[in-house]
Amino acid sequence: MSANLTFYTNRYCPWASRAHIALQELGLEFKEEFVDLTKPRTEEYLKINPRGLVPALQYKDTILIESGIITQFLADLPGNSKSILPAPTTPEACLFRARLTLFVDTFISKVGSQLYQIMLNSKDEAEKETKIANALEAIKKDIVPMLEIKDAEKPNGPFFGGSEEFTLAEVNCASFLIRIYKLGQEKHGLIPASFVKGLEQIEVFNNWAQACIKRESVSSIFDEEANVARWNEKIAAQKL
Ligand SMILES: N[C@@H](CCC(=O)N[C@@H](CS)C(=O)NCC(=O)O)C(=O)O
Repeated sequence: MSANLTFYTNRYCPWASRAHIALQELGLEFKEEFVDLTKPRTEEYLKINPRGLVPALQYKDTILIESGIITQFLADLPGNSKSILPAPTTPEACLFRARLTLFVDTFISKVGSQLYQIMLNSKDEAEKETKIANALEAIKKDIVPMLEIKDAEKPNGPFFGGSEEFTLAEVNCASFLIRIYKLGQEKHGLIPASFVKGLEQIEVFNNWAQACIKRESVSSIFDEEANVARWNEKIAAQKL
């Protein structure tokens, strides 16, 4: 498959990491092309993704963009050696897929995208704390109930729906989780400690998140020190 897949990425980007995690989970071979986001995009890259964003994935002669679309495409590719998403061949599988999509959508809007809002778009500590309190509330109210719905046949796995296998839900959320838990440590001073402390008290969510963060496909592509340095640069640049 390597000749067929070229992955355009930047390892600081959680959206690009979703696609990277999917490629690794599915055991697909691919060529990785690094896109430098600190510089204007090259003409060459703008031909690949006119939006100038990472990730992009070239499959044979076709370019795919948007991380959620790329991960879905990879999950649905026939011939994969393992499954992260049931094929839509039964009503139950279709319902699982629908539930998973709603879960990821809710997680991203209420939690994942809040990470950047907290770190970069808050005028003071009080605003950060308000955003954290809202995210924690949404996790309890909207996300935990979805994590509590388990597959009747296999209810005891650590992943979405009680799955023992990593699913597309984890593929699409784990890069945000690892950033929240790792960058949110008090010692880094990037995110108020109340975020991670609050998450640790929501047992169902925290157990799921820890299982995601420990996963080799997730941890192996996240460099904590490099990310801390990059975030400090971004925050410092904003204060200029
Ligand atoms: N909705 C896009 C978001 C991708 C995105 O925002 N990527 C950022 C990096 S994390 C990017 O390429 N930014 C361009 C820049 O920083 O100039 C997706 O899911 O793929």
